Amino acid sequence: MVFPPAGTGTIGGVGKDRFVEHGKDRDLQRTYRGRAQRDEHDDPPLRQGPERAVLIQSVPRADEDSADSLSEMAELLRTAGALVQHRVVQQRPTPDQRSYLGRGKLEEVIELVKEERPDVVAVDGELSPRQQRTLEDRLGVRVVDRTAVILDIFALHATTAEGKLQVELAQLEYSYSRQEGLWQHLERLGGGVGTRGPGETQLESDRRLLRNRMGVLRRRLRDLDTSRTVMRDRRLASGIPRVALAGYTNAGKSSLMNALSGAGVDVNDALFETLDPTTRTIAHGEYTILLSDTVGFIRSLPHQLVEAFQSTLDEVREADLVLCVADASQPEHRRDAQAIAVDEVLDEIGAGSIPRIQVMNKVDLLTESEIAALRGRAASAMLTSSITGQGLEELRDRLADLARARHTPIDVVIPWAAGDLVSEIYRDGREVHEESTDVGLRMTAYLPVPAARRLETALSTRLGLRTDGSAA
Ligand SMILES: Nc1nc2c(ncn2[C@@H]2O[C@H](COP(=O)(O)OP(=O)(O)OP(=O)(O)O)[C@@H](O)[C@H]2O)c(=O)[nH]1
Ligand SMILES: [Mg+2]
Repeated sequence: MVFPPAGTGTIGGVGKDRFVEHGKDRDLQRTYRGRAQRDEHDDPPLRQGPERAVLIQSVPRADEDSADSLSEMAELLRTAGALVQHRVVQQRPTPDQRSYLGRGKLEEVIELVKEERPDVVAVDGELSPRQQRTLEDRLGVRVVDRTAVILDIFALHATTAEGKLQVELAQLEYSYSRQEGLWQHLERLGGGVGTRGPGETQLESDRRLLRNRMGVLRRRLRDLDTSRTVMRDRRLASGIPRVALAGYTNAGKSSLMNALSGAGVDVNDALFETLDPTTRTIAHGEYTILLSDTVGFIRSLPHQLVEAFQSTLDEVREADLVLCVADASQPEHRRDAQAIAVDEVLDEIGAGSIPRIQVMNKVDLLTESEIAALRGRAASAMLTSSITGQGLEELRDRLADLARARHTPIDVVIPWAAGDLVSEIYRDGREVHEESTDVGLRMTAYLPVPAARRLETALSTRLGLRTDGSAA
C-alpha cells in the first residue's frame, strides 16, 4: 500500500481507482491508512513500526469527558496503526471555521510538526473539508478526523463480503458529503477566475462516479438482505426468543457470547473487533434462546456507518430483549458517558423501546468494595465476568425466564382414548409431568401459547371433552 504525501490524496482517501471493480471480495481501501496490520497477507508497510501521530482537540471546556474522548481517540488511532506522541488541546467556544484551531494554537502545532515530523495529525472531532485542507496546507502533513479513523478501523476489520460492502458504502457516503462541502465552497467563490474549467468538471464527474458506485453497493446489500430476511423469518416462526448483545465497543460482548454459547467469535483488546453478526442457540435447562453478537457502539458513531450497517443492526432492532453490556472496570463518569452514547445509538436505530437487561461485565477487575458500590448504584444490573464465569449462571436463568414467558402453564387430564395428545405435549412442552388418574393421564407442562391453544381446541371439539376429562 502506498501512502500518498499530504494534500495529494483525494478527499477521504477515496481515489478514483476505487471505482475499478476488482471482483466482489476485493480489499477495502482505508480512509486513514495507518499501519495496522491485520495479517501477513496485508501489503507490507513502507517503514517498520506504527505511524507517529499528533492528536489535536478543540473543546469549549477541558474536563473529564473531553479528556476521555481524547484518550479514546488515541485508542482508535492505536487500533488503526498509529501511536500518539503529542496531544494538543485548545479551549475555545467553537473550533475555528477555517482552520479548526485558533491562530496561536495553529502556530504552536506548526512548530511541533516541524520538530517532531509526525506521519499524521489527527483531530478528535469532525473536520469540514475546508478545515482539513487548511490544516494540511499549513502543517504540510496528512490530517484525519475521528470519522475517518473509525471508518478506517471498520475497513481494516471487515472480513465478510457483506461487511466489506457496508464499509465501502459508508466510506463513499463520507466522501460524497465532503465533496458536497467542497462544491458549495467553490460555488461561494462565485465561479470567477480560477474556479472554472477542468477542476470543476473533475469534481462533477467524481460525484457522478460516487453516486453510481453507491447505487451499486445499495443494490447488492439489498440482495444480501433478502436472503437474510428469509433466515430471520424462519427464526421468528420458530417462536424462540431473540436476544441481542449491544453496548460500547470493547465492553466484552463477544467474550460473553463465547462464554454463554461456546461460539468462537474473535475477541481482542481493540475497538470494533466485531463487525459481522453471529447468532447462536443457547440452551438452558429445557429452554432455548437465540443470542446475537454484533458491532459495538462509540460516542459520535459516524452516521454513515449506522446507515450502511442497517441490516447488521437489524439483529438488535428486531430482538425481543437487548443485553446492554457495559465495562464495569471503567470509572463511573466514563461508564455514564458510554451508557449515554449507547442509548443514543439504540434510539437512532429504532431499538430504544426494546426491553433491556443491563449487564456490568469485567467485574473480576473490581475489588469487593467496588462491587458493593456498583450493586448500590445499579441495583437491577447483572454483574458478570466472562473470564471467571461470575454471574453467568444467573444471566442464563434470566434468559431462560424469557423463553419460559413464551410458554403458558397447562394442567389437563388427557382421556386414555387420546394418547396422541400426550405425545404432542411431550413434543412441544417443557417441564412435563404426568400422573395417572381414573379417567386419564393428568399432565402439567409449559406449552408454547399456540400449542396450548391447539390442545384446548382438540380436547373440547375433536373429542367432545373438557380439559378436566368430563364429557362436554
Ligand atoms: N478482565 C476481563 N476482561 C474481559 C472480560 N470480558 C472481556 N474482556 C476483555 O475485553 C476485551 C474486549 O473483549 P471483546 O469481547 O472483544 O469486546 P467486544 O464488546 O466484543 O468488543 P468489540 O467487538 O470491539 O465491540 C478483550 O481483551 C477481552 O479479553 C471480563 O469479564 N473480564
Ligand atoms: Mg466483539
